[in-house]
Amino acid sequence: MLNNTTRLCLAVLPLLISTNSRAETNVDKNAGKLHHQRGVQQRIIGGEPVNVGDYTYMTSLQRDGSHFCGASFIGEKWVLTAAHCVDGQSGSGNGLEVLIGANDLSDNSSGKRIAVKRIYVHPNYNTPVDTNNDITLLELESEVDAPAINILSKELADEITSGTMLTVTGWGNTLTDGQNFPDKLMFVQVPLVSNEVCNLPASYDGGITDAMICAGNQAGGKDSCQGDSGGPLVYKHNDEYLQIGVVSFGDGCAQPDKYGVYAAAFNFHDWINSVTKGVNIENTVSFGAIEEGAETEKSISISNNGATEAKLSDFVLSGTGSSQITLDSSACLTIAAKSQCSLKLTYKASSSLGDEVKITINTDSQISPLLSSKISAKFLKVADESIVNATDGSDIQWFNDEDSPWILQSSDIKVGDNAIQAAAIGDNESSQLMAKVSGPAKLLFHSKASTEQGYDFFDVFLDDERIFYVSGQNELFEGRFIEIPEGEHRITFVYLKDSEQSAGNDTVYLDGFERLVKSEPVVVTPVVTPTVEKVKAKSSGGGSFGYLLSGFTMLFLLRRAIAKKN
Ligand SMILES: [Ca+2]
Ligand SMILES: [Ca+2]
Repeated sequence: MLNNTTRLCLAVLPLLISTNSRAETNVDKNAGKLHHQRGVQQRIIGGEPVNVGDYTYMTSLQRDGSHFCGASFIGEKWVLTAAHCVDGQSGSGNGLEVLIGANDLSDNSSGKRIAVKRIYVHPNYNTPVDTNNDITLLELESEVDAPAINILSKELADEITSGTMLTVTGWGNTLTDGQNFPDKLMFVQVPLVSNEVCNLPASYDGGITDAMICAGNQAGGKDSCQGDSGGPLVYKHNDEYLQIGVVSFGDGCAQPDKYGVYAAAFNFHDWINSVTKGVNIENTVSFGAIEEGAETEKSISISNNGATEAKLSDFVLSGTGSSQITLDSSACLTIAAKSQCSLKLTYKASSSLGDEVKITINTDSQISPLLSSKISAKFLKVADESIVNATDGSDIQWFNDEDSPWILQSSDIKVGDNAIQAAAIGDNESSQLMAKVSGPAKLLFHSKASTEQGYDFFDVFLDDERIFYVSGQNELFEGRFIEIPEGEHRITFVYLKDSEQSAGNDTVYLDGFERLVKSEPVVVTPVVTPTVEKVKAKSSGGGSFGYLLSGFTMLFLLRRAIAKKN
C-alpha cells in the first residue's frame, strides 16, 4: 500500500502526466475532449525506420482514417492499447478502426483495416492514481488472420534485469520543434529501468506503481513520444518478440532522468483472460443530465466472450439513491457463448445518485465470477424562483444543477436587474441548467462567456443535440434563437471545464430569455455559431451527439477519481 508521503508526491503527478502522455495531439478532431493530449510535441526519439515485414503485430488506432495512437494485435479479434487513447471510455467502438500490420500509413494496401466493435478499459484505470492501469482491450468486428504478439509471462518478466534492451515502435512525432508524424513505422531500442530508479526524486519521485515499468537512458536521447501511446514495448526472447509494456506517459520525451513509462503488460494476464474469455459488463453507466421528476432508461451491455453459455444471478443495486433505479434483468439470465445481452435500468429521479451507486451480478463463469458497474447521473432540481425571474423568461420550466448550481448575480446584466452565472466550478466539473419548453416555439437567449479556448466549453443542447457552443472569449452578451419543434423539449446549458488550467474570467452568464409567440411548426435548424474565438470541432449532427455522450461520461469518471483523492 502507498504511504502518506507517497500520496503527497503523487498529488502533483497528474498535471505532469496529462501534459506529456503520448497520444497524438489532435485538437482538430477532439476539441476540448482529449485532456491528455495537450502539451509539448516531441518525437519517437533517436529511432529509425523499421524494415518492411518487421513488427507486423504493430497496429495503428485510427479515427476518420487518421492515426492517433499505437496498439498491438494479440490474436483472434483482440488488440491491446492504452486506456488514455480512448479517454478511459468503455463501450461501443464508436467509429474507431485499427490498421494491423501496416508499415506505411500512406499506403492504402499496407496492413489490414478493421472496425472496433467494443472497447474494454481496465476497470481500475486512473486508480488509485492518475494513469495507473493505463491499458485497454479493443474487440474487433471479426477475427483477423495476421501475425500476433504474445504477452510476456510474469515468470519471464521476473527474470529480466534492468539494462535489458527493449524495443518500442510507433508512428509518433519525430521532431523536437513542431510536428512531423512519419508515415513509416519507426523503432528505437531502450534499456529497462528498475521501478526503484524510476521512482527516484530526479525521475518520477514515487509516482511509478507496480502496474508500470520504465525504459530509457539516464542521459535521455532515445524514447517514445506523442503519437506512440498505446503501442507495444517488446522483449526479444529466443527470436520471438514478446510484449512487456504499453506506451503510457513521460515527462517530456527523452529528457535526462525522465524515462518513458509503460503499462506493465505482463501484470495483466488475468484481466486480459477475463475479458477475452469471460463475461464482461460495461464498467460505468451514466444517465447524463436528468431533471427532477423525469424518468430515463438506460441499457447496460453484458457480453459473454467465453466458449460456453453463462448464467447470471443476484443482480444487486447498491449505494445512496439506488432505490430510484429499477432493473429489468430478464434478457440477461443466460447468455449464449460469444453473445451479448442488454440489462435495462430505469431511473425515476427525485434526488441525486451518490458517488458509490453500482450494480453487481454473480456469474457461473470461473474466469469472471463477479461483475460490477458504476452508475452515475447529473441530477437537476427545480430551480429557485430567483433564478427563474432573473432570466426574464416566461412559459419555461427551469431545473438547476444540484451540486454546482447556476447563481443569481447583478454585475453582468443584459435585461432587468440581474442575470445568472454558472457556478464557480473546478477542473473536470460542469455546471448545468435545463429549460423545459413546449414547442412549437422560438426561444431567444443571451449569453456571454469567458473560458479556456479549445478546452473549456459553454455548450447548449436541444435534447441530445449540441446546437451551439462557445470556447474562448465572448465579452458582450450575444443573442441566439433556438427553434423548438412541436412537443416538450429540453434545452440544457452546460458550462464544462476540462482537467486542467483556466483562462479569462472562467465563467458564463445567461440572461434575457424570451419565448417568442408560437411559431409555425419548424424543422430544427441548428444554430452552430462559435463566436469570437472559433474552435475546430467535429461538425454538428450525429457526430456531436456521440461526442457529447463521451464527454459527459468522462466527466463523471474523472470526478469520481478526484473525490477519491480527498
Ligand atoms: Ca435579467
Ligand atoms: Ca480548463
